[in-house]
Amino acid sequence: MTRKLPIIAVATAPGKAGVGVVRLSGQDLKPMIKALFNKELQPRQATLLNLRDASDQLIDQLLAIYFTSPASFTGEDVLELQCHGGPQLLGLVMRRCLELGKDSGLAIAEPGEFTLRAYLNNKVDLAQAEAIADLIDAQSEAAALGAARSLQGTFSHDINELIEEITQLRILVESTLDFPEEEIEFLENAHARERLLAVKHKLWTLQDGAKQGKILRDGANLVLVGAPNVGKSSLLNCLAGEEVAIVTPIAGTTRDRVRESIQIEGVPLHIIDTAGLRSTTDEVEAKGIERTWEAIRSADLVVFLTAPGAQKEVNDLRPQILKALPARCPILELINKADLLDLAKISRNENTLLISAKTGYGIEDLKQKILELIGWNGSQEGSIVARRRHLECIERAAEHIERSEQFAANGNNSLELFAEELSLAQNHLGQITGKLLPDDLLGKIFSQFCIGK
Ligand SMILES: Nc1nc2c(ncn2[C@@H]2O[C@H](COP(=O)(O)OP(=O)(O)OP(=O)(O)O)[C@@H](O)[C@H]2O)c(=O)[nH]1
Ligand SMILES: [Mg+2]
Repeated sequence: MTRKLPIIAVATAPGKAGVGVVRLSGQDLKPMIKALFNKELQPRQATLLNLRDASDQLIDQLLAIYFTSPASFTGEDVLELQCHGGPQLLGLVMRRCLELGKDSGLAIAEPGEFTLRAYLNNKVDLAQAEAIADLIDAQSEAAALGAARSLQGTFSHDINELIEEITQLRILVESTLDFPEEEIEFLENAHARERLLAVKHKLWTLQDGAKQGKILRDGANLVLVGAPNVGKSSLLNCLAGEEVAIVTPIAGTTRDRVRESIQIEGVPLHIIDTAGLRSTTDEVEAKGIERTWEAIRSADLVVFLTAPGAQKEVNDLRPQILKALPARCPILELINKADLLDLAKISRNENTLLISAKTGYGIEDLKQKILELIGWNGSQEGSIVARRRHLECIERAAEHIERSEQFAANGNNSLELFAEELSLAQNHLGQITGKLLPDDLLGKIFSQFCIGK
């Protein structure tokens, strides 16, 4: 996956726009520039140029900017051609470049290949490279700001600091291994246990931040379930602020899953409205209900709606829903149509919220409850974005640190194991920024990028 040939791609989004950028990266682009424009370009200066085809016909008048290696995004020579942003025109520009670059092996870039080169040339680490993709894909402004922070290196800095502390501790432990008679005293004098504790606390803080970062990046799947007619579609519309799903007084209105993404305080939430659960002989409705169960199985939070007078349905449905719930997925029970109730007379347990999708009663409390249940702690300040991969690495590292603590406590003969666990923790953290990352994993991460990145 680490080819050396020059590459080219349209860097801007497909479609019509004022400007469209074609980007090239390669070890030496001077011959390419000469072939394209018959002149040399000053690095980092925008130059207005005419690009012509083989029969000298004008393709476009464009702005070219040339970055010389290593001071470029990829660390190689980079040429950016700012053309007019028409898809046909950009196709012609690409074709002309490929024609002229044929001898140098110019090839269309694979997804993420520009960023991969930036990573391989140490312009960014892996967490930063991932942050580039996350910045582009951000689903909310808060997520974009978090990605920008990760790209700046905030996350990587914390990881590297922790790796450094673990390394220091490991060096200390390993050096005592050569002097067994002095081991314990030496470790005590060097406050090894206190330092280990400090590492553990830092790791927890990092884990909390990464958990928040993952919520900010991915959001959560929130599935609305319940018997027919309790107001699931009405609630979806109320949260979305528009008529996304059909609402009627007829039970069994929703047949298929209806999905809408919203934001609550910058956190992306993917709300899935489902077919009401009941036994039915209608083939279409039965298929819809099957999909409801599927949606529950992939939920991050299940919102179980009921309405006044539907107590029997609730009692029948609850055990079935609880059984289908994925591990660690919380469930929130709501009573809708509160506007039909005499609120003074209602007795309810504190875990059940009362709302009205019709009047908006209780919706603000509901939003806060949703954020709380998906694990959002309400602070965007200083937050980064993180991926499942990062969280898993941190979790593995934390496990090894906990184990190292046990060996440290055992004293004498366990010091080698203590050092080994520290080293394993270090390896897992190193995978986040890309040190010590298996090659196949690298390919997998970059192949998820779009072309042109
Ligand atoms: N009074 C009152 N009526 C509501 C409220 N929410 C929904 N309704 C009404 O209840 C009926 C059913 O609403 P829907 O949103 O279609 O219910 P659903 O749960 O999606 O129903 P299915 O799609 O059939 O499973 C409609 O007539 C709504 O106007 C509410 O808060 N108060
Ligand atoms: Mg519905």
